Amino acid sequence: MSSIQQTPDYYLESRDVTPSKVLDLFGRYGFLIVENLLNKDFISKCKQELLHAIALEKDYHKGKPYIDENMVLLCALYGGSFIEIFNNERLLDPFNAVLGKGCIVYAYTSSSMPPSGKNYSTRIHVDSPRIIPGCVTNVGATILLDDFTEDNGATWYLPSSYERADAPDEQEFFSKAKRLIAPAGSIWFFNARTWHAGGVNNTNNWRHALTINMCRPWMKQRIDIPRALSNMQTDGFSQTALQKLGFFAQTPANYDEYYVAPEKRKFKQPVE
Ligand SMILES: O=C(O)CCC(=O)C(=O)O
Repeated sequence: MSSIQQTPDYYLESRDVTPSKVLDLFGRYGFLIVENLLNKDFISKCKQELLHAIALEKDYHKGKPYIDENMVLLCALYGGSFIEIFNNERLLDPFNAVLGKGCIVYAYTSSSMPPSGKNYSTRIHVDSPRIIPGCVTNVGATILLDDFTEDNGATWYLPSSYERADAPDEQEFFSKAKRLIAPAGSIWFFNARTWHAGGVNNTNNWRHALTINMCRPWMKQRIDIPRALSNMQTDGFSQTALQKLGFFAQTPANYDEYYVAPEKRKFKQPVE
């Protein structure tokens, strides 16, 4: 028997991603891994900004312990590369293929494993609990800002587990789960009802990731992002960034907002 290991077909290079390939892999496994989608300059800027955002979130909690320490709750609040990332069409393609072009951000967090440490994501969990058989409501993306290895806490995930209502026990999960082993800049796109867990970091370096969860445009966001960003200067955001952050899928707050010209409406993206 040959000892050469075949790379599984759910690992793709960015140039090989097409909508039909994404739908095929989502249908067969509920996920795909696109390698080397982000470039080194973007990754290094993003990691610097992420460390700053982590420090600001700690300040928000005024030194008290909090459950999701080292996981920024809403990356978009910190601008910079967290907004620029929406100008990367290759990152948006898999979301659009599964959910339609009108999909919007449901949650936009990060997940950093500190040196010799872990975070709240190491429990076995799903990111979106609702099950509608045959309908994917949310697509997650774990965006690797460092190489993920078994030692530094690569995510564990159970393929095709997205219609399982109850969490598998630890014995079953850790004996059957796969690890998200891939280089920095790669992205794991997954049905956000897939059971998964962050791994423990046993190295002396940080292991950083961003996590974007997209939903259908008629669903509510976890945090109302347009309202959360209302004090931010958004003039420089691209139309795509605004659309993905939910600025074109808002509910009018009153009659005045309802009775305006079509281009000024709060919900002005095409209905899918
Ligand atoms: O950081 C990880 O490996 C997992 C992150 C995760 O599970 C989450 O953000 O829901």
